[in-house]
Amino acid sequence: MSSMSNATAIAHPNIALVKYWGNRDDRLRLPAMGSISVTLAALSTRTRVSFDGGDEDRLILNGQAASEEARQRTARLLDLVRGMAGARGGALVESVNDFPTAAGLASSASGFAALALAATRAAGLDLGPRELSILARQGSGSAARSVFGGYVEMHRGERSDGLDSFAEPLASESALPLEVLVAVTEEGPKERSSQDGMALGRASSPFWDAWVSGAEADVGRMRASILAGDLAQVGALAEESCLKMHAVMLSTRPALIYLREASVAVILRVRALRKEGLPAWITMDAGPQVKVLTSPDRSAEVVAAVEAVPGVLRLIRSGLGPGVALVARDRTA
Ligand code: 2P0
Repeated sequence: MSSMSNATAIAHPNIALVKYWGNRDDRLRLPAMGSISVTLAALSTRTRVSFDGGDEDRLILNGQAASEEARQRTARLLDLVRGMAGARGGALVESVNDFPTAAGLASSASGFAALALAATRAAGLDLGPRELSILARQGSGSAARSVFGGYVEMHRGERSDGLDSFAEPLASESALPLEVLVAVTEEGPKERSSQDGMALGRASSPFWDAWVSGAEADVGRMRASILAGDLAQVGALAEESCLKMHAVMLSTRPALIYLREASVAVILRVRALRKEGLPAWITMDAGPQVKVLTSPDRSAEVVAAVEAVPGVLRLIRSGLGPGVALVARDRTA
């Protein structure tokens, strides 16, 4: 681009209550199933994109030059933006997470949602929320959901071009007040990307077809339970979806084992808390952290119990947060 332009956006990670794990098209990241998530207020990614006309896109992640793999993944999304804007020239992308990167806390979801908004605005484009979700999806499947706040539903879609595969707001937090406790059990980055893991699962898990064919019913039940404000049902379905996904991961060859001793200890403790009458359910993603779903008015008791589990390093408490938003925009001719 001949003019210098930049924009900054903030996005929040999301946690799937009904999980996405598998594509029907890897290149466009078209999911094999719909999913439902909550966007988290307490964690955020702030991303600034500046089309500075360099020869190559550059990515600074948390103050340091990112890996070549991460840089190329970012450049591919920027290529889509340049294609839409009819623009050329490289960009400087500076992104900061206020939580551990790539450790099962969905940094790619908030990262690519923020990147999609900042890059399109910096390029002079003003996409609607649906188009933004479709763009973010091509960076990271779960990023399509972080475009929106509260409870969010991602549509699988049927089309081969992906134009019907986007997320939409499903309900606000007032439909069902929820608190999410992230029990951090390990701070390091994960070793394998989710996209690689789910492709391996499709190729080798004997449970794959059952996993994919059961997803639509899971989405329907979860949607109805959220809209009915039924926390016990939402929690039970979320725990079920997570454990089914981990059964697929465990039966993938080579096996994808994200559970650590502390993760299992939290899972068992939460199940015991339910027997004591507390509203608490677990979910986990492609990492060792355990997310506990609970009711805001009982969360203090659940927090105390989960913090006391050996191996839990710290607990992040979050309510539901907003969708991606622009922070600043500055276009200088
Ligand atoms: C989800 N996950 O529904 C599921 C559950 C992980 C487990 O979406 O890291 O967002 O960009 O390769 O494509 C992760 O898939 O992940 C994901 P990356 P992507 O939240």
